[in-house]
Amino acid sequence: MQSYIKIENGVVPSVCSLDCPDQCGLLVHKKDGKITKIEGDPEHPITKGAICNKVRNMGERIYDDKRIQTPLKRIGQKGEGKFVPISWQEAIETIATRWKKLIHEEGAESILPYSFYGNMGKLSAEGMDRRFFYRLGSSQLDRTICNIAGSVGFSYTMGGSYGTDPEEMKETKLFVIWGINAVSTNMHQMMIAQQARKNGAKIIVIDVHKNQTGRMADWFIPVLPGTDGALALGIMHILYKENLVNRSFLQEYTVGYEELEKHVEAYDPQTVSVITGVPAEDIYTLARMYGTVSPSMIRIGNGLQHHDNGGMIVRTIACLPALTGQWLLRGGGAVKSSSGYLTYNQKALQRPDLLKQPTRVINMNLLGKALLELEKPIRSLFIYNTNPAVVAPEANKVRDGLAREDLFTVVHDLFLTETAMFADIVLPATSAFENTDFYTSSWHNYLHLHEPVIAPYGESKSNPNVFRLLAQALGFDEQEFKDTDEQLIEQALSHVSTPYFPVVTYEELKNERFVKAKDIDQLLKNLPTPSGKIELYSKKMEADGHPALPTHKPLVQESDLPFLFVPAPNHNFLNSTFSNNEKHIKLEKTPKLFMNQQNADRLGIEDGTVVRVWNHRGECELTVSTGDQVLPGVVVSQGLWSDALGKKHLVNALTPDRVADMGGGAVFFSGRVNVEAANKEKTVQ
Ligand SMILES: Nc1nc2c(c(=O)[nH]1)N[C@H]1C(S)=C(S)[C@@H](COP(=O)(O)OP(=O)(O)OC[C@H]3O[C@@H](n4cnc5c(=O)[nH]c(N)nc54)[C@H](O)[C@@H]3O)O[C@H]1N2
Ligand SMILES: Nc1nc2c(c(=O)[nH]1)N[C@H]1C(S)=C(S)[C@@H](COP(=O)(O)OP(=O)(O)OC[C@H]3O[C@@H](n4cnc5c(=O)[nH]c(N)nc54)[C@H](O)[C@@H]3O)O[C@H]1N2
Ligand code: SF4
Ligand SMILES: [Mo]
Repeated sequence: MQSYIKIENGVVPSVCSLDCPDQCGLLVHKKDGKITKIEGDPEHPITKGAICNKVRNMGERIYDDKRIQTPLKRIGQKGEGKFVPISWQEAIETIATRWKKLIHEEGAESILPYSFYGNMGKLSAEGMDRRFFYRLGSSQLDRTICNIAGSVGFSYTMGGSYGTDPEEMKETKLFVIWGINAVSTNMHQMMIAQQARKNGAKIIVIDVHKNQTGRMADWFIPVLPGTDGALALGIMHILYKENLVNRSFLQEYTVGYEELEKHVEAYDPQTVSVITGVPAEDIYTLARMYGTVSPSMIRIGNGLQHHDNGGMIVRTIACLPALTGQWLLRGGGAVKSSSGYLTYNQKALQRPDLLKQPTRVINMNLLGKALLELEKPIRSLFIYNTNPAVVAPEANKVRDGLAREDLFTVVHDLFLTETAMFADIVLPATSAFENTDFYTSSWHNYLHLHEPVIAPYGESKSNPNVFRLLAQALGFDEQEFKDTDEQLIEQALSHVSTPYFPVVTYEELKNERFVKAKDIDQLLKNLPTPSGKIELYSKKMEADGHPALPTHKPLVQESDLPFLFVPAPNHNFLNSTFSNNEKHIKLEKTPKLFMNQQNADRLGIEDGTVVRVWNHRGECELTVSTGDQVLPGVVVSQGLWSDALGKKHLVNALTPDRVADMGGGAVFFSGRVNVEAANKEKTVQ
């Protein structure tokens, strides 16, 4: 096997490392050792050569002048962006010296790692770093910012993150695309739905915003934010009443279907209509379609669980396919995430046993609070794979925390992000193209090996290599910190306990490129719920303090401000990644705020007006787009915009750092705001 790095001119395989369910197979074209073009790998069984525009232009990001080439030391004020280059030796020594002192004076818990999945590679996101921070005995981080509420909710019903295989979805006759902007965030799901449509399938989109995905639907159903659980219960009400449920399936594979039948009597279409904003006759039509068209598939998004009640919403929707027996049909069922099939040997890779005694655990959604309010303060942060100054809720609080003079912050990234501007030491990170790693998707069921396609940029280092250096500097001389990337992969692939994980070695992966999970069709035989069945009634939920049956719970009424604010992602950025790349910014034009025409008329705001959006947490500026894309009382923005365009587009200045009903999840979309033309004085604070 020759190293791809050594191939100066040619085409080499790769995998997209971004936090996106599609996890595309890529082909990277090289000339004189540099990437000249990135395209989709036509041999990839799911993504089949199609990739998004973001990654087609990724080469520009890899060789962007703004990329950090050496470690940096801050010389100006925090947030000011004045740094000077230093050597790796000085950087690592500075960190090690500071941490040794902190550990001696205040204990290792005064140090907090802060990371997410800017790089989805297992070694990059949850490998040597975890070993290091367990061994250090630092505070641990609960990584809750993305999908946890929905994952916990789905698991109460189905036992884990298991969904329908995308490769079966060509046979689906009814696609319900629910709370996911799939055209932008899961493009191959949409391509499969389109293929199925050619064979007669219908596409229904249920969303708070008629965005590019809603516009592609055969039927778009607008719903009020945070009310999807009620809508699902209304569907159940009709399915039971009109005998559209599959009783033999319910009997054999579920628990609680009789209790559920009684329970959903309360969710008659009239009542549900008032809660959801969906007309009663539409609820009937939807339920009858769902009850009669088979196979049907529900693609449950991440958007609808970024709410106070997000866990319960997903728990509730996850019950629907069982009511009609969809799980027995090819192309039938639902998918929120399928990460459960390819759960590798996490213990072997992450080594939680290196943690000598339990430490405090900090919910990443509460970063601002944690930095400003903890009695036993955090004195040092090590941030990698994430840009919390832009993506975390209550951004102003986060930034106040990051600005603390006594806080020693290290940021490892490819760019001088908004977060890195607050760092004392910045470390240059390799891009995923420069690393060895392995990947599993949260949507399709393939495992990929990635071998580096280009040499490290400048002096940049991969995440595992940085933690190897830090381990050495802190005197951790155990073998665990000397394992090579190849050894880490071998450990992660061996002695895996899930029935779906393919038996495969590192060497085999090198030749295979994509390896599929096995026996996915055995899901109903392996359900890891307490009863081994689909739990429509869940005793576990009761024990955890939730209603045992799916139940609508309204959003927290945090204030009387007139609008619910849904600051969603956009098409051309990936979270805040690409928000500093000119090409992507140009494609997005300006940060918009979608508002219903009725609201705009009443406020005297015209299409294209720059407005100030505010609440007690902060404010930002957006350009209004009026029309019927959102219901009255709801405003939607798109994109996590960079400070390079002025801090005024920081939507997370407005989002709450409350946590969702399950898993401590983020509630980005449950905040309330007021809106006013930017040139007027504020009327409400
Ligand atoms: N282009 C692009 N792709 C991405 C990302 C990106 O930023 N840009 N981010 C990646 C990441 S990390 C993730 S987690 C996924 C997220 O991708 P998705 O699963 O699509 O989730 P979101 O984009 O957060 O929101 C999806 C939709 O939920 C809608 N929504 C909000 N509240 C509600 C509600 O109460 N009910 C209903 N029915 N709909 C609601 C929003 O209007 C939006 O259309 O995408 C990944 N892919
Ligand atoms: N308002 C609002 N806020 C949101 C959301 C929303 O819908 N609305 N979505 C939320 C969701 S679902 C998510 S997942 C989060 C995501 O938020 P983040 O995880 O912060 O994602 P990004 O903004 O893409 O930032 C990833 C960073 O990792 C860096 N990076 C990439 N590869 C590597 C590597 O190998 N090593 C190191 N050290 N760094 C690397 C990138 O350069 C980038 O700066 O945002 C959340 N924030
Ligand atoms: S961001 Fe998503 S769609 Fe684009 S190349 Fe990567 S995995 Fe594919
Ligand atoms: Mo996410």
